[in-house]
Amino acid sequence: MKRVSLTQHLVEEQRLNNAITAELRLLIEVVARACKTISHSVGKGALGGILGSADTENIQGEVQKKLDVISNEILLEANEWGGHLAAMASEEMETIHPIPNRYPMGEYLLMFDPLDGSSNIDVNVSIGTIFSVLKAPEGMGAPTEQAFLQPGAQQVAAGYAVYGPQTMLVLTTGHGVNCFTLDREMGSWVLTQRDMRIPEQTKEFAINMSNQRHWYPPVQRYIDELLAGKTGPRGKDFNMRWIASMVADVHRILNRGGVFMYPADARDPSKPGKLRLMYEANPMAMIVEQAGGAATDGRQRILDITPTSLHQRVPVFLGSKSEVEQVTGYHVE
Ligand code: AHM
Ligand code: MG
Repeated sequence: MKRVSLTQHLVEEQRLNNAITAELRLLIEVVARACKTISHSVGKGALGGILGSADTENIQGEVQKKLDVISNEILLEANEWGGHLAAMASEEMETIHPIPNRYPMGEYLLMFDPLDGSSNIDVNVSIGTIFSVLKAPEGMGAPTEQAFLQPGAQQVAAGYAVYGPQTMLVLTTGHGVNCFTLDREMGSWVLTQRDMRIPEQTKEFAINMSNQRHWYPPVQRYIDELLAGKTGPRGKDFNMRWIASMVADVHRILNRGGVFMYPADARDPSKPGKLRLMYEANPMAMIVEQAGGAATDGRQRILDITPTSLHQRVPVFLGSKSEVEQVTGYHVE
């Protein structure tokens, strides 16, 4: 079988759909290269001195792991000099990172969660990098946080790398979803799954059940019905999986269906869930929709939300369409 590299795939996509510009292609290749470097560090583990915490906190008051900080730096450095970006923003930085004056400024904005699933780093469980690309508003001038606050529907590309038994890159530029596997010997990304589609029906759900006592009634009702199994209102048995790395949970769902939930709950009513809209929920929502699934905050399409701040949180329900519609319906009722 002829191997198609990421570069070849992007060049073909550029020709075929005329959807991606040469600049966007460069951007995606640079992000993919940075993910290769992160994958290499992840693979070294204790031998690379990358495990454990960095003794610092990020803007959300979470203790940063060494690998959170290293991955953030890898992505910043890789993307600064190419001339394709105006600014970057990250889970690990309080405010935006404009491209330094010594480099040319491009027309795209890049956001990322450099290392998602941090709690899994030290226990050798799959983790990942999530990214989202927007176009800078026309005539923006110096980049501001405001420039980033565009609804997810305006993303021009989104993707994630998952560092598991294999390192994979899942990517969309708005024309379906494709998956590349890192050939570790050659150091290249090879197209291994074309046009991924999420099965519409499923018997599998993902939620952190330890929060059950805090859930609001719509989630309580939905999960109760799933747990009731064959003799309950859903008439079938459901299975549960929770990896605590969103990338790994979403990757499973892209491959065999399912529904992923991180709802808001009564623990802290001022916090609408745990996951961040701009660099976790939006890119995953774009990927899931492009693969035929759905993604809502329980009421509306995630991609339609107009953001109000860079690090805002949002409840997330995504995956197989029928299940996302069901649980969203219970919120709307
Ligand atoms: P992180 O970006 O700090 O790693 O947090 C996000 C992660 C998601 O990958 C995952 O779905 C969720 O947090 C797990 O949370 P919990 O530990 O509450 O189950
Ligand atoms: Mg994260």
